[in-house]
Amino acid sequence: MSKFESHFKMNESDAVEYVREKLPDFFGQAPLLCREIGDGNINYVFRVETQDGTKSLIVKHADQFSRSSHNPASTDRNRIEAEILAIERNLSPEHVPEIYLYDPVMCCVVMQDVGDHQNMRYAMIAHKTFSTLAGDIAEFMASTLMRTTDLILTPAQKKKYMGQFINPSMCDITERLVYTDPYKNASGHNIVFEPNREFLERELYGDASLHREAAKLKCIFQSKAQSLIHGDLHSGSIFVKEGSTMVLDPEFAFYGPAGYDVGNVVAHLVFAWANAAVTEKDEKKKETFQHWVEQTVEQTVDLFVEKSERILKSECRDRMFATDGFAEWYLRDILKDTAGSAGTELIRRVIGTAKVKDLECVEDPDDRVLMERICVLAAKRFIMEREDGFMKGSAYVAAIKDAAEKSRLVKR
Ligand code: SR1
Ligand code: MG
Repeated sequence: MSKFESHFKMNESDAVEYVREKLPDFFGQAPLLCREIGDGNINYVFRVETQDGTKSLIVKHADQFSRSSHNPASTDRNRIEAEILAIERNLSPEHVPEIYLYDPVMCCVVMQDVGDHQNMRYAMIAHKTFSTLAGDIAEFMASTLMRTTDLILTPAQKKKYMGQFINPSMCDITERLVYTDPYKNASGHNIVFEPNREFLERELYGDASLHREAAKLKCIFQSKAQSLIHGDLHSGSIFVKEGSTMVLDPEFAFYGPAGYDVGNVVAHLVFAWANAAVTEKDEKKKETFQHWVEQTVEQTVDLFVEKSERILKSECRDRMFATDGFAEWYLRDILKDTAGSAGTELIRRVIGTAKVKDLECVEDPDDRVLMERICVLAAKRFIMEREDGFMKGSAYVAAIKDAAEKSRLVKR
């Protein structure tokens, strides 16, 4: 009897045995090495490779408890991840890894290793630039988000997907961590960087109009079943090398507002920009990197709109949705949600429990305070002016620069 007939939390040697049993032809008899390389909050990620490093794959394994919090978490996230990756790869083949196996018993997704790419978050922290990132990520988002809307899918297929990807456990995390705790500290778990406490409490806990807008965005997140969204498209879910971009980790996927994904990408580019603003000592490198981030933000938003409009106009099969002017209205609406989501994502990473390395790696307290303020002030503009303030990528760049100037003027 196989030891993999009922679920248990695997270790590295289990992963090697697992691969040998489940995919016997992949490595043949070659001696194998395995390392657990995950650094996310939820799952375990094993890289299994031949000793000479010529062949490898990834086993992503879900335990019944979330990795960082140790709270119970439904393993259905693993099924969702496998099924979403297959759909996304079909829609955007160049930007999604190949799936070799999904095993609902051990809750494992075995997939192509994109180890020749680097995690985008770490690449950004090292202030590296990538010439095709904006075009690639815009293409991924336009393809996966537009081609899963009511404008393109048949009504029957859309409803089938909606049922298939109900994701209560992961949505609950987002609803609490992104849309509640940062404003009301409802769980009492927020982690406030002490030297910035007064500023954060005033700007976030004390701003009733911000709470009202954040509540509207929470309502949109919970009720707008627009697209099959990735649901956690931060820079840790994106892998980059020059000329190529791959998207992983869609365990938070569900039918939600398309702008949530686009806003997440923008928010994590803002973290990269603000990190360089306070940590990069080489002025030339700082200028080059920040200029690249600005272009990437601008192009990501504008190319997403351009590519989405092209898809909607050429592939829409619904007579009403094909009406002149409808696609433009639809995309403007997504841009409002994009700005709102960029803002809520920035805020929750500054004050909430799930931080980002871009912030945490800043050692000097004054630099960290400044970085947090840049992110929060930019975020508040994204949220408060989202109705018509962020219809072009260049508006984000202007708001980030403005936030950086204002942050330097705020009394410490
Ligand atoms: C407890 S999970 C914390 C965060 O990690 C994931 O990547 C999501 O962003 C989630 O909000
Ligand atoms: Mg993840």
